Amino acid sequence: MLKGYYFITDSNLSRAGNINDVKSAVTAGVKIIQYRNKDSNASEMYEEALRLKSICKGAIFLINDRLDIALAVNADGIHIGCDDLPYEVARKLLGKNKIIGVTVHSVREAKKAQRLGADYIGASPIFPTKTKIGAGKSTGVELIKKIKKHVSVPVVAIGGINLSNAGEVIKAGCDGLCAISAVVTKPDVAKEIKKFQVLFLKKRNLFID
Ligand code: 3NM
Repeated sequence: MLKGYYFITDSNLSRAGNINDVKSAVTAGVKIIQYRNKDSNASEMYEEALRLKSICKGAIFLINDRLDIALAVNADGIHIGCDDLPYEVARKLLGKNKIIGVTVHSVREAKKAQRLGADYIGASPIFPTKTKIGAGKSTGVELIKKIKKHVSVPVVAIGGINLSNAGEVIKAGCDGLCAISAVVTKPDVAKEIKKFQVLFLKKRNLFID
C-alpha cells in the first residue's frame, strides 16, 4: 500500500489546484494521498477534504495534522509531525483501525514512532526544501538506510526529492517517496507522477516494459 509514489497536496505551489492534482494522482494510480493545507480555515478545509475524499476512490486518503477534519470527513487517517498532537492522543481519538503516519528526523525518533504504533514513518527532510518552512537540516539518504536497519514499518522519504535524486532515494531502501514541488508545479501532474513510479519500479527491478 505504501510502495512507490505518495502524493501530498500543496495549493500554494500547484498550477491546477488541489482537486485537479488529486484527480491526476488517482489517474496515475497513486495509492496514498495526503491532504496538507496550512492556510485555510476549518470550514474551507472541511469542504475541500470532503471533495478530495470522494475523488480518492481506491486510494487511501489521509489528512495532515488536522485530526478534527480527519474525523469530520471520516478520512482513512492522519499524518502528524512533532508539532502536532502527540501520537497517543491522536490514536485514542482516531481508534485502532485508522492509519497514523509520523514524521521523523532521526533513527531515535523512528524507533519511538514504531514503538508507539505508527503505521508508517515519514523520513525527512532528505534534501533541502523550500516547500516546508522550518523543515530543518537535510539528512541525505543515509537517514533512510539507517532507519530501514532499525524499524520494520514502511518508510516514506520526503523533502527536496526530484527526478534527478529520486534514484538514490529509492536505492537507499525507502518504501515510498513524496516529491511535491517536482510534481504539482508541472503542467501534467499525472505524467510527472508516472515518471517517479516508473523509476521506482526500475530501481527495484520490477519494471516490465
Ligand atoms: N514535510 P518538496 S518537507 C511536507 O521535512 C513536507 O517533514 C517535510 O516538498 C519534512 O518535495 C515537506 O517540494 C515538503 O521538497 C516537501
